[in-house]
Amino acid sequence: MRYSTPTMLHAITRKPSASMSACELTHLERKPIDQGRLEAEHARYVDLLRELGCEVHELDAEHELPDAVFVEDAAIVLDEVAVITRPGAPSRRPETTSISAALEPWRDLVYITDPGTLDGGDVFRLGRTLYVGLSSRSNRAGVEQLALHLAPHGYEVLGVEVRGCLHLKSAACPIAEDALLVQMDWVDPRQFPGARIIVTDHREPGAANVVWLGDDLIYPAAFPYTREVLEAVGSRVHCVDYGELAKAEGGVTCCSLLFDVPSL
Ligand code: CIR
Repeated sequence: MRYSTPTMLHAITRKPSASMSACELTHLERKPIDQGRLEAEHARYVDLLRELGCEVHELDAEHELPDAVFVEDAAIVLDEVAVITRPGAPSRRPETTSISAALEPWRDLVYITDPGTLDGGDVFRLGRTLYVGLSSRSNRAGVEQLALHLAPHGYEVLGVEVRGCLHLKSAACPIAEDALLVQMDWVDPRQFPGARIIVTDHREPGAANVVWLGDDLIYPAAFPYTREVLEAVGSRVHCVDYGELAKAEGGVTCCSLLFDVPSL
């Protein structure tokens, strides 16, 4: 069920940790992170969410948790329920405590438990189907638990093969109810039957991660060729500098948890 009354989009974000240079890295070499630039990038991202109409709930930094700015991985929020994940990287599991507390006023909570692992970055929804990347972070037990939690709400949950990237949403992201931006080297789009597939420019391998907010997209300034592709299919693209967050292997979706709340 989608809300039938007017809704307002809410976003949970968290200020970056001072320890982010000790973040998890899987496919990238470690590079020094400029804390001042990182905080400015993140502040601009949060401002843009507000400008695009989101009610933002910004959590305090968790300085002892280097990756805690990437709130997307700790939960999957649907209209009916929020699923608190069990992140694949053990260092990230404590992040879910404060995310549970932040979501509790808004949703009933259910939990992924051992032996399941699931990162929110591996999950997107198209209609009543949730696709979950079977990555180094999310396993089949996590997919099965998610399916059991969501079946009563009428969702189907499907595991998807990905390769060469951290999360499913590094490889493919929704840009409309029926359309995906896809990096073809990292995921086979035949796994998304019925979706319109928009392909990233081959010169920009990391260009598939994009925040979809109704008619607007939040997108890294670092991918001008794919930006043109998005504009050519009619998307309204708002670019952000994301260089420091990208050094921690984060994409634009990672820094927010988005959900609708009835506004009446
Ligand atoms: C990690 O490896 O877990 C973090 N350094 C980056 C997480 C990025 N999250 C995301 O793509 N959803």
